[in-house]
Amino acid sequence: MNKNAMPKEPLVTHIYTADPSAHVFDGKIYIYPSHDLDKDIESNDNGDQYMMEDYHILSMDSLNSPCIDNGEALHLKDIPWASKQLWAPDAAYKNNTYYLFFPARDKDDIFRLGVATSPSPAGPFTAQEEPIPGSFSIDPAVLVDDDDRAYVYFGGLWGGQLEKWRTGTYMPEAEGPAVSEPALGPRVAELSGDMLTFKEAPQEISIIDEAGNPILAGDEDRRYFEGPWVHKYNGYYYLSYSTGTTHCIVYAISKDPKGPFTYQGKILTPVLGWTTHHSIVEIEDKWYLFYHDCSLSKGIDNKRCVKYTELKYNEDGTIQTIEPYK
Ligand code: FUB
Repeated sequence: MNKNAMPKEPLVTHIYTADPSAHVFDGKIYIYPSHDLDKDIESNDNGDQYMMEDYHILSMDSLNSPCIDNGEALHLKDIPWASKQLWAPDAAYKNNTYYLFFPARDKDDIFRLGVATSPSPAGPFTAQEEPIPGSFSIDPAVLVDDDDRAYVYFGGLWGGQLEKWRTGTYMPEAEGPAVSEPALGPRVAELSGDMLTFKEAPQEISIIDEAGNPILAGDEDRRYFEGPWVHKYNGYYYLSYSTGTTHCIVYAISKDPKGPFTYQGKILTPVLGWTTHHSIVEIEDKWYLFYHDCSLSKGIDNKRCVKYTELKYNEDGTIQTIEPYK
C-alpha cells in the first residue's frame, strides 16, 4: 500500500514519473504524468534520454489518501502512427468521454500530438489511428473553458522541434530567432466539438512585458521554452511554462485565452534536474502546484518523480513564488 502523499515528497516511488498534469474528475484527483524509464541513457540537448514507452495514471481520493498507480493506460505499441518518445501528456473530460492528449515522434521522427479516449479517467485509453491533423511539437495542455470551448496549448524548443515550424511547415534545418528578436511563443488551437481535431490552424501566442513589448529570445529568464499550462483564476487566464535553460516555472496573464499574455513572475525556482514541468489545479477551494524533480534518482535527468505543494495567490492575483526545498 502506498503511503499518503506528503507535500514536496514523491507521490510514488515504485516507478519514475514526470510532467504531471493534475485534474479533479468526479471528485477524485487524477495525475497524468510521463513514465520515465529506469534506464541509463546519456543526456543530450535533443532529449534522446527521454525514451518513454507508456503512460500510467495516478489517482488519489483526496490529498490525505494514498496515491494509486492505475497501471498501464496506453502503450506505444498501441499507437499506430507513433514511433517513440511518449512525452508530457494531459487529459480532458467532455462528451461523457475522457481524452488523453500526448506527443510522440511519428515514423518520420517528427513530433505530433495524438489523442486517445476512454470512458474512465484512469484508462485504459484507445488511441486514434492518426495524429491530430496539422499538429506538431510537444507538451499539449488542454483547457475546457467555462463556455465549454476547449483549447489545446502546446510547443517546446530544442528536442521539442518548435523552431523547425517557424514558417508553418517543417524545416529540419531551421533555427530559433536571434537573441534580439521576439521569442517563439507556444501555440494554441481551439479543438473541435469531438475533441479529436483542431477547429482552426494553430496560432502563436504572444508573451509581452508590462510595457507591451514582446519578450525577446535572448531573455532566457522569461522567454517561453516548453511545458505550457493554462488555468483560470478570477476571470483571468494564467499561462505558466518552463523557461528551459534557466529552469524556472514562470507565468503571464491575459483576459483572452489566446493572449497576448503579460509576463508576471516566477512560480517555481529551479528543481534538482534539468527539466521542470508542472500543472496548477484547484482542489477543495485551495490551489496546488504539481511538479517534478530528480530527487528519487538523486539527480539523474531522465529519472524524475512527481510531487505537489500548495500554491498561494496575493490579493492582487499574483502568485507567490515557491522554493521547492524550503
Ligand atoms: O518528459 C519529456 C519532456 O521533458 C517533456 O515533454 C518536457 O516538458 C520536459 O519535461
